[in-house]
Amino acid sequence: MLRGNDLGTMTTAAPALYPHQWSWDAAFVSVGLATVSVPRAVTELDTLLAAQWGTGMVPHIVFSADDEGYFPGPQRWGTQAVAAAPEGVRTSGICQPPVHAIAAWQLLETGRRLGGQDRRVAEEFCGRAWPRLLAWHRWLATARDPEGTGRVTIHHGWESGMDNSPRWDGPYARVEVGPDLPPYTRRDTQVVADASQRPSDREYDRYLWLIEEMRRVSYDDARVREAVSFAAEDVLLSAILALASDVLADLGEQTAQRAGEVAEMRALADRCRGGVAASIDPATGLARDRDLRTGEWLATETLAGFAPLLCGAGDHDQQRHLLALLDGPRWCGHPALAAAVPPSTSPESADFRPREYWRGPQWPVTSWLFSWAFAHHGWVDRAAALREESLRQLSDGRFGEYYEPFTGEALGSEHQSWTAAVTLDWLCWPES
Ligand code: 9WN
Repeated sequence: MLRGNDLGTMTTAAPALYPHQWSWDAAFVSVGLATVSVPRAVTELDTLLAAQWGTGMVPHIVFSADDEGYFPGPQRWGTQAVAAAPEGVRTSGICQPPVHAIAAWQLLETGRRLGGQDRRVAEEFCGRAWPRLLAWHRWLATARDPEGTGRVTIHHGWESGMDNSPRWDGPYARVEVGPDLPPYTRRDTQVVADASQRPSDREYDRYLWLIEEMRRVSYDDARVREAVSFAAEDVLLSAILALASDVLADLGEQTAQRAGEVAEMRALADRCRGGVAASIDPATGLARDRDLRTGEWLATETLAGFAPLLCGAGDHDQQRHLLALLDGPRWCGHPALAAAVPPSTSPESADFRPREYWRGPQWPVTSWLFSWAFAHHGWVDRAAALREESLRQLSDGRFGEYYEPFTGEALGSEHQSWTAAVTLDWLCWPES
């Protein structure tokens, strides 16, 4: 399936719905590709990193030649005129969660396990990619966290990777779409036959309006901060940055990078861990996002609430409480779940919608991320259980984008690359 989605130097996120390379998808895809070809996995990340902006931002889409297959395409983003955008490649103007150092780490692990040429290719890549990953993390740490709170700001729900999650309902409700939003035609609802599995038209108007606002200030970081109506601290992205900065520091040590830069990444990991810990809601124990336009904490019952578990934020009791919650009936222990893997929104939440994108379905890729983090922290049994349940969920071989939690039906796009990729990786884990 991944071969079918391969365009040569990039893998489309999905053949019909997403005919381009997406940033965090590419990272997960490379983890899966590494199990069959380390060089091809390296190419995937090289393609993405070659599209890095002069500021350090890794864009959320690197466009293929297919101009008609996805909306908004390169014309609508209008990034060609932006000085910081890369030459010779077309990209969007926003980012996605920084899981790339984790992918590089996995490449190195796989390369070392296979040895020989694979080892050399993986080690050479990690040394070469390190400065780019450093610049990427630095951009998040400065442009998106100028006050050093340890929580990274996003200016579009797409930057969270969880586009229409209830997490962003508050901030989006305050986005007023201007009368001069240029007209557009959605493509996604022409591909996914059941439009109710996708965000609504009202949500899309806001998505497009935010792009318009950014485009009008030429995607300049300082002006974006002031001008864009959506500004929210994303606690899950911040936890990923903490985890990935630790991993990047480890990679830096292994590839003999400058000690000062390695220490800088460790300090960033600590700062983000602190920021994530400070977001924990004393009432529920879940981590929270924050709307910067109003200053209010956003308490939702979504998977992002478990962000502290990804990066070891919070004290021992807070971590234990979160683990019990994750196992309990509001989450993986919900009696009606077809597979005991975390839904994007708790089935007990008033916001829960079992078929609607990030409002309820289970996403194998997020299960993989948590299972990887658990394994990385040494929680072997917990990681193995998540893997086993996920492989059961995926055994129909459809590789859906997301899954209906109660029936186990594959929803959204089919042949979704990252779903196949994480399956491949899970299959290569040693049996427990
Ligand atoms: C917008 C590609 C991407 C994922 C995101 C997922 C979805 C895009 C869309 O698809 O977002 O970026 O058009 O809906 O939400 O996480 O990276 O798979």
